[in-house]
This record gives sequence, C-alpha cells and structure tokens, in this order.
Amino acid sequence: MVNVIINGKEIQVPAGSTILEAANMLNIKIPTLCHLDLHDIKMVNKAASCRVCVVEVEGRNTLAPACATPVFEGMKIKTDTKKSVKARRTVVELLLSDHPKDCLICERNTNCDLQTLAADLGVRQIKFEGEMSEYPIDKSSHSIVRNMDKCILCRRCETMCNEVQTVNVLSGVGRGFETVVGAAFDLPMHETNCTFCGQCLSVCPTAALTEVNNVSKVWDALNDEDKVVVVQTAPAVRVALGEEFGMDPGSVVTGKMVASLKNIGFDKVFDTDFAADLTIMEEASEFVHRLEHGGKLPILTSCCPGWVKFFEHQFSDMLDIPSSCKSPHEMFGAVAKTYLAQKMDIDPEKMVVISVMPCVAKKYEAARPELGHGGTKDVDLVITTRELAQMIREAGIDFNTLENQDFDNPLGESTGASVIFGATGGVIEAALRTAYEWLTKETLENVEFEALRGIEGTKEATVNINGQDIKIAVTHGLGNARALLEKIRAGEAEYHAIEIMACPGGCIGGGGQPYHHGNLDILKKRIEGIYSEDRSKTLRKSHENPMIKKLYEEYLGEPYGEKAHELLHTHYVA
Ligand code: HC0
Ligand code: SF4
Repeated sequence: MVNVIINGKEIQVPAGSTILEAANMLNIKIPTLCHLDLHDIKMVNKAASCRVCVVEVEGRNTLAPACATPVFEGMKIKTDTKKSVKARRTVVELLLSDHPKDCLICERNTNCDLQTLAADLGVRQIKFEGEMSEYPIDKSSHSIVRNMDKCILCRRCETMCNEVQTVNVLSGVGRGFETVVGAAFDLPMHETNCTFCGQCLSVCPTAALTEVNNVSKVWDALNDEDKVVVVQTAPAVRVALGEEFGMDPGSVVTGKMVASLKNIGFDKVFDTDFAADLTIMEEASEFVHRLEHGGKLPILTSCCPGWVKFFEHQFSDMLDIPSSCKSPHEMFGAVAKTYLAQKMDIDPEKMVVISVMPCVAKKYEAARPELGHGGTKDVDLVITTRELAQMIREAGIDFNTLENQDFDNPLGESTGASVIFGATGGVIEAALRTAYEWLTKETLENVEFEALRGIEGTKEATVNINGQDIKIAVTHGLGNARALLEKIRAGEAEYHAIEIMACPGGCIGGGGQPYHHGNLDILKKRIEGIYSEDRSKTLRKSHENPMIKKLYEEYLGEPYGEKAHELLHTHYVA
C-alpha cells in the first residue's frame, strides 16, 4: 500500500493505483473526458489523450494527467488549484476550436460528455478560432453514422472495438491534425468487418458515432393513410426506456411503453416477447432434433445480429453450428405479414412492421435479403430505445403520468421465458425450460437456472436430462465469444448448447439503449428488472403460451415443420 495526500486528505491506496483511482476512493471528483473504466467488462480506456484530468503534484513542474499517473509513497496532490482548473478549461477550449458548434441540432444535444464538461468548466466563449477539420459523413451502413468532424480522438471506440469486441475495425488513420478514427484505408463502414454491435457508439462521448435515425421514416408511415402500421417492442426496451424520462435504471415500464405507442398512433402494439416464445418453440425443437438424431453440436443461438455477422466473418468454417432460427423480431415480422395479415384481412403490402429494439445491428439485420418473403421484408424499419424516447418527446406525451395499457393480441401474449431473452443467459435458460420438459416429459419445478445468470464474461452449467449431462455455456461480448469459439474449433471444449450475445450484458446493454456514461451498475439494474418481470408472470415456459399454441394450430402446423421452416428459419452467408 502507498500513502498519499490529496487536497489535504490522507489515504492508503494499492501500489500502482493512478491519482484518479486514489481520488475516487476519497470521493474527490476530477473531471475526465477520454477516460473510461468499465471494470466489469474489463475495459479501461488508457489513451490519456485529452489531458482534461490534469492536477498539481508537489515537486513536479508540469501538471500530471490523473488518469495515467501512478501514485508514489508520500505523494502530495492538489486537484483544484487555479493552475489545473485553468489548464482544463484551455484543453476544452482547444477541443472546441476544432469542433462544430451546432449543439442545438446535434444528435447528442443534452447528452454529450464534451458539452457537459464545457458547461461544468464555465466555458462561455470560443477562444481559439482556427482551422476546422471537414470530413465526409459516413452514412454507408444501415446502422451507424460516422461523423469525424465531431470526433475528439478519445479512442474509447477503438478500445471497445479492438479490446472488448476484438473486431478490430476502428483505429487512428492519418497523422497530426489529419488524424481520424476509422477503418483501414478509411473504408466506409458497410465495406468493413463491422458487426454493427453499436458498442463503439455506446461509449462515444460526442456525436462522432451515432445510430442511423429512422424516426422521420416512422412518422411518415404513421401519417400514410394507406398503411397499417404495427409495432413490436424487444424484451430489453421495457427495463431501460424509463431512464430517458428520469426513472431509475431497471424500472419496468411495459404498460407505459404500450400506452405511449398507442398514443403515438400505431395501429397495433405487439410484443417481440411473443416471438421470443415462438423462437424457443423452434430453437428447442431444433436442439432436441440435433440431440436425438446425431446432428451437429453444440447448437449456437442465432438471435443476435451482431454475433451472426461476427461468426459469418470470423468463423465461416463453422456456419453449420448456429441454429437456423431467425431472430424473434424477424419471426414476428414473418408471422405478422402472413398469419396476422390474413386474420386482419389486409394486404401484407400495406402493412408496415416497425421494431423497437435496444440494438443498432437490428437495423442492418432487417435489411438482410434472406430475411423476407417473396420480395417483402419481414421487418420494415427498426428504431432504438433512444429513438422511441425521441418520438414520445416529439409527440408531447408526458410519459411518467401515462396509465398502463396492455399489448394487443394475438401477437401480444408472452411468458416469463421470453422476457429474459433481454439479459445475457436468458435465451438458453428459456430454451432449457422447454427442452427439459419435452425431453423428460416431466414438469420442471425450479425454472431459474442461477448458474447461467449474471454479468460474468462466460458462464457454464451442466443439466442432467434423462441421465445425460447436457453442457451449456453462455458468453457475451464478442471478445469472450471469440475465445470460446476458438476453443471449440481447436477441440479443447465441448458443449451441447451455447448462447452468445454481442453486447456486454446482453441486449440490456445494446448500442441503442439510453447512454450509461460508463456506469455499468445501470446494466445490472436493468438485468434485475428483466428477472423481476419474469417472476411476475403466471406462465414462465414458452410452450405454455396459449397464443403460440393457437398459432401452430391455426397456421404453422408442427414446430420445426415445413411451414415453420419456410417462415421462421434462415441461412448464413460466408
Ligand atoms: Fe434482443 Fe431478441 S432478446 S435480440 O437480445 O433473441 O435487440 O431485447 O429483441 O429479436 O426477443 C435485442 C432484446 C430482442 C430479438 C428477442 C432475441
Ligand atoms: Fe466495432 Fe461494434 Fe463499432 Fe462495428 S459497431 S466498429 S464492430 S464496436
């Protein structure tokens, strides 16, 4: 341990700690900008590029960046001297000299770390008017907009993409004033290996990386009298949307969310959870089929489009192991434009299916050519949780005082198994609840598989089914997924079934969720919200959903049968 004194207060900290870590232990706030410490997912951005966190150290002539300076025995630090505060302000003023001043119309207005810092430091004038960078905006993909004019070179996105996700798309290109963060050869995003997981934009402090905003397209559809606009909401949206309206993370706002969508004017408000139950019918059938007929194992879940794109690029020799199931929201679209359209007696061409998702990769997924039927897309438009909040605000809806409303039917009924899809481990837990009962013909009394839950990078469990040990693994974050898949490829690990989600925490940590600004406790609270919603349900196994039974009886026939294959399954492209 090392003794240090910060602003006159003594503290003992572990050797090797930085000044910033020591100050945090004393609850002394040092402003930061590039720094980001997401300890739970082992990401610390060590770029130390912005110099906002400079402090004075006794005996040292120059200011020290607190995030990158280790403490030493007897170190005396002052964090709030005139010299350090003035230096911080100058750093921000210099950043602003090469930053657009269009805060009022910026995607991140009121939610930008640079804007907040400038306000906190009392920056009230643009002191340095110099040369400005001007780059073309990269709108090449369906998911992510890259606007390098707004980049402050904090490198958080690089750390996320390279170290956590191991996709290695983003890095500094060029030198000096010409430096930008982008793909090799400055390729447009849609020509790279980007998985569109959106994790880079979830840690971007400014609007350099944002989602493709589809809000105006959704308003256009709603205002088109020829169209019937149906909307579905993903499991993870209901435990995060409240944050946009000042509620605690993890608040379950399902009823208010439905009410807001009805107020906005959607013709029908349905639930992706219904389709998650449907996915379990298909995925558990596929698992049982592979298990009983000597099929390829392990089976990998296939509902996360970032993960699907990752394995298509990086594990193209293993395309026969993922489940062939489409993701739930795509299954929903396929069922809506066939079964529902018939029931409602409307032309599927006039139906617009909108998905509200915690995810930006779902935008890219919806545009994949395999995910449609006879020239019609399963899902027409995807908006994120943040975009839904924007629509609610644009409509002038007072979200917090809304009375709860229920989803419409027949595609609005769901079980507890479906809502847990939103947290890492949930999809495989839901599949187990059903596969166990199908294989043993017995009732599963305790439906909660604790070993598969939580924020830990990779989790394992063995479940005995009919005397056979079924080995399960769960992982989240693409770096963890890569490590697991490499072991399987090398024959060093064997499992029967594996769930993989691209985003840390699963969908609750998706790139389209309200910004967490580095506080991962928010993700844990959203996970708690997910499990409390599961516990509140009377039915907690997908195969018990009465509307799902009806769908098979009236339209699909057998699970994993011919009609189901035609509508609900897909294939992968190397
Ligand atoms: Fe998910 Fe989904 S659970 S991917 O994580 O499977 O985005 O929430 O909507 O489709 O249901 C995201 C969340 C979904 C889908 C579901 C799955
Ligand atoms: Fe990397 Fe994901 Fe961002 Fe693509 S979306 S650049 S894979 S972090």
